[in-house]
Amino acid sequence: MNLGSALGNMMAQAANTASWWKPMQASSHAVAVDTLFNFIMYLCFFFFVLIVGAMVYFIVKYRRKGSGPERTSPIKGNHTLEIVWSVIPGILLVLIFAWGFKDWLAIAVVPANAMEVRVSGQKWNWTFTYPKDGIVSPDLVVPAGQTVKLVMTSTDVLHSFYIPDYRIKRDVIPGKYTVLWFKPEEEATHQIFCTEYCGAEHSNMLSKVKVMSSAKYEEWIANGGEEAGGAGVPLAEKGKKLWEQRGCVACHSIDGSKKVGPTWKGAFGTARQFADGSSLPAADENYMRESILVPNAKVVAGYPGVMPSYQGQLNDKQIEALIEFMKSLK
Ligand code: HEC
Ligand SMILES: [Cu+2]
Repeated sequence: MNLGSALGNMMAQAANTASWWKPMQASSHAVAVDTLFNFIMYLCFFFFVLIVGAMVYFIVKYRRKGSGPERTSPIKGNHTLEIVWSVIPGILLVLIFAWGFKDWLAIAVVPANAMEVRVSGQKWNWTFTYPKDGIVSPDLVVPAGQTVKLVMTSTDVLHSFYIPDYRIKRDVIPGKYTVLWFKPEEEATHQIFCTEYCGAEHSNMLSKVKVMSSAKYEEWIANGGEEAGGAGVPLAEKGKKLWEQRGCVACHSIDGSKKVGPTWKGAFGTARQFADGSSLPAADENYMRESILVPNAKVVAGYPGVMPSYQGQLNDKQIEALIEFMKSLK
C-alpha cells in the first residue's frame, strides 16, 4: 500500500467517526461545510502567527534602550503597505463569501427526486409525517441512498432543526414552512437537536434520524411506522417509549411527583375535579383521549391549561399505547 492510499483510508475513517473536535461527516453537505471551515480556521492560524509574530518582533526590536533616544522618528505612512493590507484581506473576504454562497446554494436548492417528509416542531418534541403513507413518527426514518426533503413548521414557538452529523440546520417557524434536504448514504443512526432556546425542556427535544436499507424501510412503511419486531411489544411498553420520545415526560411524572401537569401514577380510573367546578367519577379511555387531543376541554383543578394539543401529532395507535401505559401505572 502506498502512502497516498494509506492517507486516503485514514481520512475516510476519520470522516466516519466523531472526534473530540467534530461530529462525524455523514452527508455531502458535511464534507463541504468542513472544508470551508478548515480553510477559514487555517487562514486564521496563519495570520495569527504572522501578526502576533511581527508584534513580538517589533516589541523586542524597538524596546526602549538605556542609551537610545527618547522618541523614534515620526512615521508619515506607507501607501504600498496600506494597499497590500487592504487588498489581500479584501480578496480573501470575497473568496470566502463566494465559496460559502456556493455551499449555501447547494443546501438551499432541493434536488428534484427528493422524498418528502413533514417536520413539526412543538414544545418539546419533533413529529415526522410521511404524507404519502399517512405515517406519524417520533423519529425520522429514511432509506439509505434516497434524497430526503424536509418541509418544516412549528405549532407554537421558534425552534431550530439541527442534525450535526449532516451539518444541516434551519429555523422552524410557526405559520411558515422552511426546507432542508440531505442524502443519507449509509445505514446509521444520527442525533437531532433543537438549537433555538424554546423553553424549559428545550434540551430534551431529542429525536433520531434512522437510516435503514430500502427493504427495511419498506417493511417499516408497511407496518405503519413500526420497526420489525414491533408486533410483539406490549402496548404499555410502546406507550412508555412515546411518553419519553414525545416529551410528555417534561410535564407528567410517573412516580407520583407533581410537575407542570398531574402525575400519571394512579391517574387512570380515579376521580377528577376540574377547574370549572365539574367533576368525573373515574378517568376513563375517552377522557384520556380527549385530554390528549383537546386538552382545554377539561382542565384539571389546580393546574394551568398549558398542555399543547396533540391533534395530528399522534395517531390512534399511539394514543392507545399511551393510555395503556397510564393504566399500567397503578
Ligand atoms: C407543557 C406541559 C405538558 C406536556 C408536554 C404534556 N402535558 Fe398533558 N397536561 C399538562 C397539564 C398542565 C395538564 C393539566 C391541565 C389540563 O387538564 O389540561 C395535563 C393533563 C393531561 C391529561 C389529563 C390528566 C389527568 O390526570 O386528568 C392527560 C391524559 C395528558 N395530559 C396527556 C399528555 C400526553 C399523552 C402528553 C404527551 C404526548 C402530554 N400530556 C404532554 C401539561 C402537559
Ligand atoms: Cu425547540
